[in-house]
Amino acid sequence: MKISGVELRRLSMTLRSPFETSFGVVTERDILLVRVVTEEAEGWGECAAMSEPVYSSEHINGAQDVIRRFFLPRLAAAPHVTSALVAQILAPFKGHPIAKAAVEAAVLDAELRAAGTSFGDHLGAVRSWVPVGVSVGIMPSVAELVDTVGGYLDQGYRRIKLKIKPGWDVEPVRAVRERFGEAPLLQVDANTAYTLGDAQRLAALDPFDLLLIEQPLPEDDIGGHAALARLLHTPICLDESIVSARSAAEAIALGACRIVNIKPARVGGYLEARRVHDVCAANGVPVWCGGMLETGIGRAANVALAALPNFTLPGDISASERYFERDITEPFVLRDGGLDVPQGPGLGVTPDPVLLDEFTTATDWIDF
Ligand code: OSB
Ligand code: MG
Repeated sequence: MKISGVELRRLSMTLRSPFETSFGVVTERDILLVRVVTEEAEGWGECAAMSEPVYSSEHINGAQDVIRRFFLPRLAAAPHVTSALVAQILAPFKGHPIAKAAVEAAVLDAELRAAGTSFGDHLGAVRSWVPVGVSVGIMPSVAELVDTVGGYLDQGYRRIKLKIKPGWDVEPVRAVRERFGEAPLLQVDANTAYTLGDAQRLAALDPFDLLLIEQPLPEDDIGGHAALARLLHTPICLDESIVSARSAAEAIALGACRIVNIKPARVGGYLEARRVHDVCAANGVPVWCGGMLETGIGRAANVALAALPNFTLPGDISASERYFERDITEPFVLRDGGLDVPQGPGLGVTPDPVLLDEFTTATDWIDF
Protein backbone atom coordinates (compact mmCIF):
# COMPACT_ATOMS: atom_id res chain seq x y z
CA MET A 1 0.00 0.00 0.00
CA LYS A 2 1.43 3.34 -1.03
CA ILE A 3 0.75 6.13 1.47
CA SER A 4 0.48 9.54 -0.20
CA GLY A 5 0.27 11.50 3.06
CA VAL A 6 -0.97 11.67 6.61
CA GLU A 7 -3.15 14.25 8.32
CA LEU A 8 -2.86 14.88 12.05
CA ARG A 9 -6.03 16.52 13.25
CA ARG A 10 -6.66 17.84 16.74
CA LEU A 11 -10.17 18.10 18.14
CA SER A 12 -11.57 19.38 21.38
CA MET A 13 -14.77 17.75 22.60
CA THR A 14 -16.51 18.58 25.87
CA LEU A 15 -17.54 15.58 27.95
CA ARG A 16 -21.21 15.58 28.98
CA SER A 17 -20.03 15.47 32.58
CA PRO A 18 -16.57 15.76 34.13
CA PHE A 19 -14.86 12.38 34.56
CA GLU A 20 -12.89 12.14 37.81
CA THR A 21 -10.40 9.41 38.64
CA SER A 22 -7.68 9.01 41.25
CA PHE A 23 -5.33 10.79 38.78
CA GLY A 24 -7.48 13.85 38.06
CA VAL A 25 -10.54 15.27 36.32
CA VAL A 26 -11.19 15.37 32.57
CA THR A 27 -13.80 17.85 31.34
CA GLU A 28 -12.55 18.46 27.83
CA ARG A 29 -11.34 15.55 25.69
CA ASP A 30 -8.35 16.70 23.67
CA ILE A 31 -8.21 14.33 20.70
CA LEU A 32 -5.69 13.53 17.99
CA LEU A 33 -6.89 11.73 14.87
CA VAL A 34 -4.48 10.21 12.38
CA ARG A 35 -5.78 10.02 8.80
CA VAL A 36 -3.70 7.93 6.42
CA VAL A 37 -4.34 8.63 2.74
CA THR A 38 -3.55 6.05 0.06
CA GLU A 39 -4.64 5.72 -3.57
CA GLU A 40 -7.18 3.02 -2.73
CA ALA A 41 -8.64 4.28 0.55
CA GLU A 42 -8.08 6.41 3.60
CA GLY A 43 -7.88 5.16 7.15
CA TRP A 44 -8.47 6.66 10.59
CA GLY A 45 -6.78 6.08 13.92
CA GLU A 46 -7.55 7.75 17.24
CA CYS A 47 -4.72 8.55 19.62
CA ALA A 48 -5.98 7.75 23.12
CA ALA A 49 -3.36 9.76 25.02
CA MET A 50 -4.71 12.21 27.59
CA SER A 51 -3.88 15.93 27.80
CA GLU A 52 -1.52 15.33 30.73
CA PRO A 53 0.81 12.38 31.44
CA VAL A 54 -1.23 11.22 34.44
CA TYR A 55 -2.64 7.86 33.27
CA SER A 56 0.62 6.82 31.62
CA SER A 57 3.80 8.68 30.69
CA GLU A 58 2.35 9.74 27.33
CA HIS A 59 0.36 12.89 26.68
CA ILE A 60 -1.35 14.16 23.56
CA ASN A 61 1.09 16.91 22.52
CA GLY A 62 4.00 14.54 23.04
CA ALA A 63 2.24 11.85 21.01
CA GLN A 64 1.67 14.25 18.12
CA ASP A 65 5.29 15.39 18.26
CA VAL A 66 6.75 11.88 18.22
CA ILE A 67 4.42 10.88 15.37
CA ARG A 68 5.26 14.01 13.37
CA ARG A 69 9.02 14.09 13.92
CA PHE A 70 9.96 10.42 14.14
CA PHE A 71 7.23 7.94 13.16
CA LEU A 72 5.98 9.48 9.92
CA PRO A 73 9.43 10.15 8.40
CA ARG A 74 10.40 6.53 9.22
CA LEU A 75 7.23 5.22 7.58
CA ALA A 76 7.72 7.48 4.56
CA ALA A 77 11.24 6.09 4.14
CA ALA A 78 10.19 2.43 4.47
CA PRO A 79 10.20 0.52 1.17
CA HIS A 80 6.92 -1.19 1.99
CA VAL A 81 4.31 -0.32 4.63
CA THR A 82 1.56 -2.65 5.81
CA SER A 83 -0.30 -2.62 9.11
CA ALA A 84 1.54 -5.81 10.10
CA LEU A 85 4.88 -4.05 9.51
CA VAL A 86 4.16 -0.78 11.32
CA ALA A 87 5.20 -2.02 14.79
CA GLN A 88 8.44 -3.42 13.35
CA ILE A 89 9.23 -0.25 11.39
CA LEU A 90 8.66 1.88 14.51
CA ALA A 91 10.37 -0.55 16.92
CA PRO A 92 13.69 1.40 16.97
CA PHE A 93 11.81 4.19 18.76
CA LYS A 94 11.40 3.28 22.41
CA GLY A 95 8.07 3.46 24.19
CA HIS A 96 5.20 5.70 23.03
CA PRO A 97 2.78 2.77 22.61
CA ILE A 98 -0.30 5.01 22.49
CA ALA A 99 1.17 7.07 19.66
CA LYS A 100 2.26 3.93 17.80
CA ALA A 101 -1.19 2.37 18.21
CA ALA A 102 -2.86 5.38 16.55
CA VAL A 103 -0.59 5.16 13.50
CA GLU A 104 -1.00 1.40 13.17
CA ALA A 105 -4.79 1.67 13.49
CA ALA A 106 -4.96 4.26 10.70
CA VAL A 107 -2.85 2.12 8.36
CA LEU A 108 -4.91 -0.96 9.22
CA ASP A 109 -8.17 0.91 8.60
CA ALA A 110 -6.97 2.11 5.19
CA GLU A 111 -5.92 -1.42 4.28
CA LEU A 112 -9.18 -3.00 5.41
CA ARG A 113 -11.33 -0.36 3.70
CA ALA A 114 -9.42 -1.02 0.48
CA ALA A 115 -9.90 -4.77 0.89
CA GLY A 116 -13.58 -4.50 1.90
CA THR A 117 -12.93 -6.35 5.20
CA SER A 118 -14.22 -5.23 8.60
CA PHE A 119 -12.00 -4.75 11.66
CA GLY A 120 -13.98 -7.46 13.41
CA ASP A 121 -13.49 -10.04 10.65
CA HIS A 122 -9.81 -9.18 10.42
CA LEU A 123 -9.20 -9.50 14.17
CA GLY A 124 -11.22 -12.70 14.55
CA ALA A 125 -14.57 -11.52 15.94
CA VAL A 126 -17.00 -14.31 16.86
CA ARG A 127 -19.95 -12.05 17.84
CA SER A 128 -21.88 -9.30 16.05
CA TRP A 129 -22.97 -7.69 19.33
CA VAL A 130 -21.04 -7.25 22.58
CA PRO A 131 -22.36 -6.65 26.11
CA VAL A 132 -20.87 -3.50 27.63
CA GLY A 133 -20.39 -1.75 30.94
CA VAL A 134 -19.86 1.79 32.08
CA SER A 135 -17.03 3.38 34.03
CA VAL A 136 -18.36 5.78 36.66
CA GLY A 137 -16.08 8.53 37.92
CA ILE A 138 -15.55 9.80 41.45
CA MET A 139 -18.43 12.14 42.36
CA PRO A 140 -18.92 15.05 44.77
CA SER A 141 -21.17 12.87 46.96
CA VAL A 142 -22.21 9.25 47.42
CA ALA A 143 -25.84 10.27 46.80
CA GLU A 144 -24.94 11.63 43.36
CA LEU A 145 -22.97 8.48 42.59
CA VAL A 146 -25.89 6.22 43.51
CA ASP A 147 -28.23 8.31 41.31
CA THR A 148 -25.79 8.13 38.40
CA VAL A 149 -25.36 4.37 38.75
CA GLY A 150 -29.15 3.96 38.88
CA GLY A 151 -29.47 5.86 35.62
CA TYR A 152 -26.94 3.61 33.89
CA LEU A 153 -28.58 0.44 35.23
CA ASP A 154 -31.95 1.74 33.95
CA GLN A 155 -30.39 2.19 30.52
CA GLY A 156 -29.37 -1.47 30.59
CA TYR A 157 -25.60 -1.38 31.08
CA ARG A 158 -24.42 -4.89 31.94
CA ARG A 159 -21.80 -3.93 34.49
CA ILE A 160 -20.80 -0.96 36.59
CA LYS A 161 -17.23 0.07 37.32
CA LEU A 162 -16.61 2.57 40.10
CA LYS A 163 -13.45 4.64 40.15
CA ILE A 164 -11.91 4.52 43.61
CA LYS A 165 -9.11 6.19 45.57
CA PRO A 166 -8.14 6.26 49.26
CA GLY A 167 -11.08 7.92 51.00
CA TRP A 168 -13.54 6.99 48.18
CA ASP A 169 -13.70 3.21 48.17
CA VAL A 170 -15.60 1.15 50.75
CA GLU A 171 -18.32 3.75 51.32
CA PRO A 172 -19.39 4.21 47.68
CA VAL A 173 -19.21 0.46 47.02
CA ARG A 174 -21.35 -0.27 50.07
CA ALA A 175 -23.87 2.42 49.06
CA VAL A 176 -24.22 1.00 45.54
CA ARG A 177 -24.65 -2.56 46.85
CA GLU A 178 -27.18 -1.42 49.47
CA ARG A 179 -29.23 0.43 46.87
CA PHE A 180 -29.07 -2.04 43.96
CA GLY A 181 -28.40 -5.38 45.65
CA GLU A 182 -26.08 -8.24 44.78
CA ALA A 183 -27.24 -8.75 41.19
CA PRO A 184 -25.46 -5.99 39.22
CA LEU A 185 -21.96 -6.90 38.10
CA LEU A 186 -19.78 -4.43 39.99
CA GLN A 187 -16.05 -3.74 39.87
CA VAL A 188 -13.66 -0.98 40.95
CA ASP A 189 -10.65 0.76 39.38
CA ALA A 190 -7.97 2.47 41.50
CA ASN A 191 -5.60 3.64 38.74
CA THR A 192 -2.54 2.88 40.92
CA ALA A 193 -3.73 4.94 43.92
CA TYR A 194 -2.84 2.44 46.68
CA THR A 195 0.22 0.80 48.22
CA LEU A 196 0.68 -2.70 49.59
CA GLY A 197 0.29 -1.10 53.03
CA ASP A 198 -3.36 -0.48 52.13
CA ALA A 199 -4.05 -4.23 51.89
CA GLN A 200 -6.36 -4.18 54.95
CA ARG A 201 -8.36 -1.33 53.49
CA LEU A 202 -8.70 -3.12 50.16
CA ALA A 203 -9.64 -6.38 51.91
CA ALA A 204 -12.61 -4.44 53.32
CA LEU A 205 -14.01 -4.57 49.76
CA ASP A 206 -14.08 -8.39 49.83
CA PRO A 207 -17.59 -8.72 51.33
CA PHE A 208 -19.15 -6.84 48.40
CA ASP A 209 -18.66 -9.61 45.85
CA LEU A 210 -16.85 -7.45 43.31
CA LEU A 211 -15.95 -8.94 39.93
CA LEU A 212 -12.47 -7.51 40.25
CA ILE A 213 -10.29 -4.70 41.55
CA GLU A 214 -8.39 -2.99 38.75
CA GLN A 215 -4.81 -1.75 39.11
CA PRO A 216 -4.64 -0.98 42.84
CA LEU A 217 -0.82 -0.56 42.87
CA PRO A 218 1.75 1.26 40.69
CA GLU A 219 2.18 0.02 37.16
CA ASP A 220 5.70 -1.38 37.66
CA ASP A 221 4.76 -3.25 40.85
CA ILE A 222 3.98 -6.72 39.53
CA GLY A 223 5.45 -8.31 42.66
CA GLY A 224 3.30 -6.10 44.86
CA HIS A 225 0.16 -7.14 42.99
CA ALA A 226 1.13 -10.80 43.42
CA ALA A 227 1.58 -10.23 47.17
CA LEU A 228 -1.70 -8.31 47.39
CA ALA A 229 -3.53 -11.05 45.48
CA ARG A 230 -2.67 -13.46 48.29
CA LEU A 231 -4.33 -11.12 50.82
CA LEU A 232 -7.58 -10.45 48.94
CA HIS A 233 -10.52 -12.59 47.85
CA THR A 234 -11.47 -10.08 45.14
CA PRO A 235 -9.61 -10.96 41.91
CA ILE A 236 -6.99 -8.46 40.79
CA CYS A 237 -7.21 -7.17 37.20
CA LEU A 238 -4.32 -5.24 35.68
CA ASP A 239 -4.65 -2.26 33.34
CA GLU A 240 -1.61 0.08 33.43
CA SER A 241 0.83 -2.80 34.15
CA ILE A 242 0.00 -4.74 30.99
CA VAL A 243 2.00 -3.17 28.18
CA SER A 244 2.50 -6.18 25.88
CA ALA A 245 1.65 -9.86 25.45
CA ARG A 246 4.94 -10.67 27.20
CA SER A 247 4.12 -8.55 30.24
CA ALA A 248 0.68 -10.19 30.39
CA ALA A 249 2.25 -13.66 30.36
CA GLU A 250 4.67 -12.66 33.13
CA ALA A 251 2.01 -11.03 35.31
CA ILE A 252 -0.16 -14.14 35.01
CA ALA A 253 2.75 -16.49 35.72
CA LEU A 254 3.67 -14.49 38.85
CA GLY A 255 0.08 -14.56 40.14
CA ALA A 256 -0.28 -10.78 39.89
CA CYS A 257 -3.68 -10.90 38.16
CA ARG A 258 -6.55 -13.26 37.41
CA ILE A 259 -8.19 -10.95 34.86
CA VAL A 260 -6.70 -8.58 32.26
CA ASN A 261 -7.99 -5.26 30.92
CA ILE A 262 -6.88 -4.94 27.29
CA LYS A 263 -6.47 -1.43 25.92
CA PRO A 264 -5.08 -1.52 22.39
CA ALA A 265 -3.50 1.91 22.88
CA ARG A 266 -1.60 0.88 25.99
CA VAL A 267 -0.08 -2.19 24.31
CA GLY A 268 0.89 -0.38 21.09
CA GLY A 269 -1.98 -1.38 18.83
CA TYR A 270 -4.76 -3.78 17.86
CA LEU A 271 -2.39 -6.45 16.60
CA GLU A 272 -0.52 -6.65 19.92
CA ALA A 273 -3.91 -6.43 21.68
CA ARG A 274 -4.94 -9.60 19.85
CA ARG A 275 -1.73 -11.28 21.04
CA VAL A 276 -2.51 -10.23 24.64
CA HIS A 277 -5.96 -11.75 24.14
CA ASP A 278 -4.42 -14.98 22.86
CA VAL A 279 -1.88 -15.28 25.71
CA CYS A 280 -4.62 -14.71 28.29
CA ALA A 281 -6.90 -17.24 26.59
CA ALA A 282 -4.12 -19.82 26.62
CA ASN A 283 -3.77 -19.27 30.38
CA GLY A 284 -7.49 -19.37 31.11
CA VAL A 285 -7.48 -15.68 32.08
CA PRO A 286 -10.61 -13.77 31.00
CA VAL A 287 -10.17 -10.33 29.43
CA TRP A 288 -12.29 -7.25 28.80
CA CYS A 289 -11.76 -4.20 26.64
CA GLY A 290 -10.75 -1.01 28.41
CA GLY A 291 -11.60 2.48 27.22
CA MET A 292 -9.99 5.92 27.12
CA LEU A 293 -13.06 8.13 26.56
CA GLU A 294 -12.75 7.63 22.80
CA THR A 295 -14.82 9.13 20.00
CA GLY A 296 -16.63 6.84 17.57
CA ILE A 297 -13.36 6.19 15.73
CA GLY A 298 -11.56 4.53 18.63
CA ARG A 299 -14.81 3.05 19.89
CA ALA A 300 -15.54 1.26 16.60
CA ALA A 301 -12.23 -0.58 16.77
CA ASN A 302 -12.68 -1.40 20.46
CA VAL A 303 -16.13 -2.88 19.85
CA ALA A 304 -14.66 -5.07 17.09
CA LEU A 305 -11.84 -6.24 19.38
CA ALA A 306 -14.30 -7.01 22.18
CA ALA A 307 -16.03 -9.48 19.84
CA LEU A 308 -13.06 -11.88 20.11
CA PRO A 309 -13.81 -15.12 22.01
CA ASN A 310 -11.91 -14.53 25.27
CA PHE A 311 -13.53 -11.12 25.89
CA THR A 312 -15.95 -12.76 28.31
CA LEU A 313 -16.50 -9.74 30.59
CA PRO A 314 -18.30 -6.51 29.58
CA GLY A 315 -15.87 -3.76 28.62
CA ASP A 316 -15.57 0.00 29.21
CA ILE A 317 -17.14 0.63 25.79
CA SER A 318 -20.22 2.65 26.52
CA ALA A 319 -22.62 4.29 24.07
CA SER A 320 -21.53 7.56 22.42
CA GLU A 321 -24.08 9.55 24.43
CA ARG A 322 -22.45 8.50 27.71
CA TYR A 323 -19.50 10.69 26.71
CA PHE A 324 -20.54 13.33 24.18
CA GLU A 325 -23.58 15.37 23.18
CA ARG A 326 -22.69 14.55 19.58
CA ASP A 327 -20.09 12.04 18.40
CA ILE A 328 -18.05 12.66 15.26
CA THR A 329 -19.18 9.36 13.71
CA GLU A 330 -22.62 7.81 13.55
CA PRO A 331 -23.29 7.32 17.27
CA PHE A 332 -22.91 3.99 19.05
CA VAL A 333 -26.28 3.29 20.64
CA LEU A 334 -26.91 0.92 23.53
CA ARG A 335 -29.06 -2.05 22.46
CA ASP A 336 -30.04 -4.56 25.13
CA GLY A 337 -27.04 -3.52 27.24
CA GLY A 338 -24.58 -3.93 24.42
CA LEU A 339 -23.27 -2.46 21.19
CA ASP A 340 -23.48 -3.83 17.65
CA VAL A 341 -20.13 -4.57 16.05
CA PRO A 342 -19.77 -2.43 12.91
CA GLN A 343 -19.91 -4.64 9.82
CA GLY A 344 -18.74 -2.29 7.07
CA PRO A 345 -15.19 -2.21 5.64
CA GLY A 346 -12.47 -1.10 8.06
CA LEU A 347 -13.85 0.57 11.15
CA GLY A 348 -17.28 0.58 9.54
CA VAL A 349 -17.87 4.18 10.67
CA THR A 350 -16.60 7.46 9.24
CA PRO A 351 -16.32 10.91 10.79
CA ASP A 352 -18.95 13.38 9.63
CA PRO A 353 -17.01 16.15 7.84
CA VAL A 354 -19.20 18.93 9.23
CA LEU A 355 -18.99 17.75 12.85
CA LEU A 356 -15.31 17.06 12.41
CA ASP A 357 -14.67 20.64 11.29
CA GLU A 358 -16.77 21.96 14.13
CA PHE A 359 -14.59 20.26 16.76
CA THR A 360 -11.24 20.68 14.98
CA THR A 361 -8.68 22.97 16.61
CA ALA A 362 -5.71 22.29 14.30
CA THR A 363 -4.64 20.19 11.34
CA ASP A 364 -1.24 19.26 10.00
CA TRP A 365 -0.69 17.54 6.63
CA ILE A 366 2.49 15.54 6.07
CA ASP A 367 3.20 14.69 2.46
CA PHE A 368 4.89 11.31 1.90
O1 OSB B 1 -8.25 3.37 33.84
O2 OSB B 1 -9.74 2.50 32.66
C1 OSB B 1 -9.11 3.50 32.98
C2 OSB B 1 -10.44 6.59 31.16
C3 OSB B 1 -9.26 7.26 30.90
C4 OSB B 1 -8.08 6.73 31.33
C5 OSB B 1 -8.07 5.52 32.04
C6 OSB B 1 -9.24 4.84 32.29
C7 OSB B 1 -10.46 5.40 31.87
C8 OSB B 1 -11.77 4.82 32.14
C9 OSB B 1 -12.90 5.22 31.21
O3 OSB B 1 -12.02 4.11 33.08
C10 OSB B 1 -13.31 4.13 30.32
C11 OSB B 1 -14.21 4.62 29.21
O4 OSB B 1 -13.69 5.01 28.15
O5 OSB B 1 -15.41 4.59 29.39
MG1 MG C 1 -8.22 1.32 34.40
